[in-house]
Amino acid sequence: RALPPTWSIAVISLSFKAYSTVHCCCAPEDHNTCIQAAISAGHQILANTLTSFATETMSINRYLESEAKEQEQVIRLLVLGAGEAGKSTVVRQIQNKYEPKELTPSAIEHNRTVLMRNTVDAMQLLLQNFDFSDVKDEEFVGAAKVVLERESTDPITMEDAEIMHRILDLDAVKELLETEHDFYVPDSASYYFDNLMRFCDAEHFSSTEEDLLMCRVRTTGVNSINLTVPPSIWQITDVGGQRSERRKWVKFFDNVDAILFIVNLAGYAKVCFEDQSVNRMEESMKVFSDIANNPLFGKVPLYIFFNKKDLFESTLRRVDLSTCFEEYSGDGVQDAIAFVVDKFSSLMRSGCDIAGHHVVSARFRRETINAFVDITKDIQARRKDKSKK
Ligand SMILES: Nc1nc2c(ncn2[C@@H]2O[C@H](COP(=O)(O)OP(=O)(O)OP(=O)(O)O)[C@@H](O)[C@H]2O)c(=O)[nH]1
Ligand SMILES: [Mg+2]
Repeated sequence: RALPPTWSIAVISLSFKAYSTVHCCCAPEDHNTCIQAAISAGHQILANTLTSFATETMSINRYLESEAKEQEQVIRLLVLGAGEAGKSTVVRQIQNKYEPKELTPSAIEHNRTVLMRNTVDAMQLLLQNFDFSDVKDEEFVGAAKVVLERESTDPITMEDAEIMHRILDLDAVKELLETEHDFYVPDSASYYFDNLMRFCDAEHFSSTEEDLLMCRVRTTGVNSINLTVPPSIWQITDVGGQRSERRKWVKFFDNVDAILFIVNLAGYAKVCFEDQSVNRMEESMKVFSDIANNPLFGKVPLYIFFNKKDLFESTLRRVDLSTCFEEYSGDGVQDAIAFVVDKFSSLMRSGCDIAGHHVVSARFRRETINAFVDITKDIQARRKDKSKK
């Protein structure tokens, strides 16, 4: 005998995070009262249909099964680190690898505008700390000051670019760039300065892959992407790392399967954008320690990418690691890397180890992807082990 039609409400209990199906045989005009009752009991309505009891139960069960399967395949990776560590660059490399997108002409032009803005910002920061009094050519100094007082959003002409090029040619400016400084300059300043004339030449500009990676847009809020990397769906969340952004992190701490922490290796010789009295490596260690010792992440594997190896190598030729860590007495890049890795390992909560670490230059695709693939395998293996238990 066919069962009488009934209302079925598939609900999620928010408090228990469990799915269930509620059936009621009320008259259609009373049904809204049942829905309201379910909502005020803390449930979220998933489906609400009038159908035969048997059919509805089967279809809801099928829906819940497929949802559960999908949830099993989804791996949530939260990317953390201090400002300018390279989080978005890492995520961009992963996205370019698994979901490459053709750039439209308007995206290329937008990118050029951002690069010019980055260049002018870097130049202004540099020259705020430059003493023009020794430069004899007054006409040039006047023109330079006009360029430097412009809003960073103003378009830059080829004439402006030539003046900036001449400024960069001054020995005193070169020296200022080369020496260790206690004021903030973006890490990619040299890249912008080296390519300044190309960025400003609107007619002949064609964007390189490196331009896309080196252009800097501070992340505010969150940038979440979903990528299918068989057999899993990766939900990668990239957040802003500057102090004002870190307050928002806690919103993303729920249901995380793994954390990827990015460290800017070259930060040992730099100060923070937000507070020029603080060394960037010290800031990064403090942020890492807060995450590593957060009880919310008790069982969440924590991976580290020690990033900007290229910049670290070139900076080490000028500034010894002991300027940041007095106790350091090693020699060469390998010793320096091992020392920094040890420093971060020592910040882990007692009884826990870093799940894995890689030394990379996120500006280079292959090593970033190899490191990512490595951690994906480890995360998947851990998940398999957990499901066996
Ligand atoms: N030389 C060098 N530059 C890098 C590398 N990785 C990233 N960068 C540059 O460092 C700058 C900052 O990188 P982002 O990826 O924006 O840093 P972020 O951690 O997302 O910064 P916030 O969004 O402010 O938290 C950009 O200009 C990147 O191009 C690297 O391996 N080497
Ligand atoms: Mg970012």
